[in-house]
Amino acid sequence: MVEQSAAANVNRGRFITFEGGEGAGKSTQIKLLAQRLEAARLPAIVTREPGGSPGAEIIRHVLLSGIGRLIGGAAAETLLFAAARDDHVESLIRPALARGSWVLCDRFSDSTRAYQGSLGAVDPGVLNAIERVTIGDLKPDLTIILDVPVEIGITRAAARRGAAAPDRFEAEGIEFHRKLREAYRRIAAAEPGRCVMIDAVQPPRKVADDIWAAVRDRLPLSKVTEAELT
Ligand code: Z5A
Repeated sequence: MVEQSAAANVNRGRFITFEGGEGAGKSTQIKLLAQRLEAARLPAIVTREPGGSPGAEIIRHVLLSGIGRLIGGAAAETLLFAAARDDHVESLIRPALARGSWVLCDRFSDSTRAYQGSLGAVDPGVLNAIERVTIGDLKPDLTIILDVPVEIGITRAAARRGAAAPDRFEAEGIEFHRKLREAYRRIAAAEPGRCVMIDAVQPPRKVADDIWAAVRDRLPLSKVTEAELT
């Protein structure tokens, strides 16, 4: 049994999560990283939270509508995010990693830590217990935290949204977003082995170069792949 799981680990794909405040550029950068991995002939899937699987996408609609907050505040939202994550992890992320695919996920458990934990004041002990159930030992191999001043992030997000109404989280005020940025900085400082903070004010191509450098530094590609890239 031990031999089998060691062999499975060797062939396992890599799990990279993207985090940051509103308008930081996660969706933009996740696509650029997927293209680079594809060019390096490393299969990657792009997914997101909340959502990423059919069941979790249904819960996403509930969460972004603001109903979760109305029925029970941050605690109820935490449970809804957890239910969505449980479905996403079991039906999409674990199977993809097991077959050797890289998984690039737009937001994951650090979002719960930042939004529901730091901002919603949900008890860290509760969040730990929920993480044990939903993700168990599934820690990201690398977490890219995109950092931008809140004014820039909000302006970018508003420009992209156009005339559409803001969702439950976009509707929060500037102080909320300032605290969120601080929460992500604390997460990056607490886990420097897993997290890399990237200056996301730079032009998209420069941000992508910094992310690619971090991926190659933290998750060495195979010797064959490196030889092809250099
Ligand atoms: N949430 C939670 O509370 N708890 C949880 O556990 C989880 C989530 C998992 C999901 O929102 C919400 O759920 C989220 C947290 C909460 N709330 N918020 N806000 P979502 O999935 O709908 O959206 P998001 O994750 O927040 O993404 P975003 O902020 O909307 O955008 P982004 O992906 O970071 O950025 P983007 O779409 O790539 O770029 C935004 C615009 O800026 C776009 O027009 C780009 O062309 C432009 N852009 C991007 N990069 C640049 C650079 N470098 N320079 C200039 N312009 C740029």
